[in-house]
Amino acid sequence: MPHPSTRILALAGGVGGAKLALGLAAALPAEALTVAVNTADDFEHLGLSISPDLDTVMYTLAGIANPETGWGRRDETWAVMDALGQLGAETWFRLGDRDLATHIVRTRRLRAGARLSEVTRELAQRLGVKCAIVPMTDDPVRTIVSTDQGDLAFQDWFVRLHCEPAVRAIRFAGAETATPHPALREPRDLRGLVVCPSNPFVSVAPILAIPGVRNTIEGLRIPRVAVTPIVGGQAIKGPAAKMLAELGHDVSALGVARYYAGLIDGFLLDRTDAALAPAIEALGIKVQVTDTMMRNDLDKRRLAATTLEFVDALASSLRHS
Ligand code: FO1
Repeated sequence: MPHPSTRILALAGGVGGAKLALGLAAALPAEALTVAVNTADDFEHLGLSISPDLDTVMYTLAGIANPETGWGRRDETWAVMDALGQLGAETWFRLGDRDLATHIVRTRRLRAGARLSEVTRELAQRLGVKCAIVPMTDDPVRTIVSTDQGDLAFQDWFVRLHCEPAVRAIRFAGAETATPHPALREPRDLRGLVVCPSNPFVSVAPILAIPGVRNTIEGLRIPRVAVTPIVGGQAIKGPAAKMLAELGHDVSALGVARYYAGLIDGFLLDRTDAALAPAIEALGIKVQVTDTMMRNDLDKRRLAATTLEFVDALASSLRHS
């Protein structure tokens, strides 16, 4: 019989989320970790179903992620992309030869009627991932970025246009009718919820936009913590800082903490930003100051251990409140 309250539910997007997930996977027994992943970056490209964040988390946990980019597979070759270019096909979204195998298998299984969560479980199992990686939903949800150049599909904005068009608003088409994955709808036996250092607006917000998820998290009586994706006013990776500014938020870890206020009990803040701790605590959020930069596997394990210690420390203060 598993011990109650032993599971960690981590919410993750792409590269930053995957790094902390790897640290958590090293610190926890496989059955004690569920990583719920954003799928609003998913799209159909060259006739294939691509799930970038699921694959980033899966490849990272399998130890086969490309260490330079964080996405895609290590030891990749690009023969198919080169041949596609020669034939005049689109090459702005780089699909490596080995990575293509994942998209081919996923596309065939989805077309045969399998659910994304099933296909993800099968792929992860084949790649030797032990913990659960689940899509936020099996239903299609797509991020649309409203910009000064009009509405853009997420990967058009992010990859093809290098996040350059200024962001006015973001919406998640399909979210309103999507059903959350059971791990998000009815989380059981939780020791804590960890919001990974992913982009709040395009990685975490889509998960919260699935009906019922925000309410469920708000109602959880277990420690809920977020790890800052912003250090010294800059995103560790990607456009989070640019988006904070363009969407009218404070470009700092405080801006992120304000965005998560009401959802989290604790915030892991980088040492660089220690001076922001009182302002974050004034929001009713406890702060743990630590090193949040994950440059190598030791950093990932250390940050995961600090995150779990913080969760357990908050559990005793929640019990006494
Ligand atoms: N990101 C890029 O910046 N350029 C690419 O060509 C690219 C290809 C790609 C292929 C497969 C995959 O799973 C991810 C890929 N990404 C690429 C990353 C990805 O689209 C974004 O990092 C995420 O959607 C944001 O989390």
